[in-house]
Amino acid sequence: CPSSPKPPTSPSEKCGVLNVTKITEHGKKVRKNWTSSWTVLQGSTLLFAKGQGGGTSWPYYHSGSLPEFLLSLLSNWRPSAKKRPAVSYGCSGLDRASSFGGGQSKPEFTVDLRGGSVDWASKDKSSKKHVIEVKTRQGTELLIQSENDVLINDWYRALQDTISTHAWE
Ligand code: I3S
Repeated sequence: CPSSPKPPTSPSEKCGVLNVTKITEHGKKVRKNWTSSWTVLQGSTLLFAKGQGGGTSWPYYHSGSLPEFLLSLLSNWRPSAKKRPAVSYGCSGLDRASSFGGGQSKPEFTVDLRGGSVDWASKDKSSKKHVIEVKTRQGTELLIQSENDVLINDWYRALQDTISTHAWE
């Protein structure tokens, strides 16, 4: 019987809101500073944009008023974005346009996952639940967390897939 198409072994793109803090930078311990960040996984790069005015109930990554935000969504809308099917991990063109592509948020920082590692953080790293620890070859250690266990498990798998796919680059 004909073989059905296989899902990609690694996500090409994934995005969403996660809580993040660095704990080490260039191999040196830094003070924790948990922030809610718009997070994008693109290829082997993980990008974070800090939410402006953090903790607001509507999309935090836009700095203007709600009507301005709605207008910006409309102006970012492209027919091609509508036609493009969502990629397997659910980061649509519209999501991207209203985050980095729309010019409203610049990535606060990015990490290169090639040669890095990902694991569930031990209790001594954080008192929070559902915490992922990411270590990069450049000596950055990050904690990534969400209260949503389905969402965080999804990220864990995506990060693991990405790291194993790019392990030898
Ligand atoms: O590992 P730590 O230092 O106990 O982490 C906590 C502190 O960073 C704390 O900030 P202050 O030291 O400025 O009070 C944060 O508010 C906590 O969230 C940190 O712990 P968790 O366990 O939430 O990662």
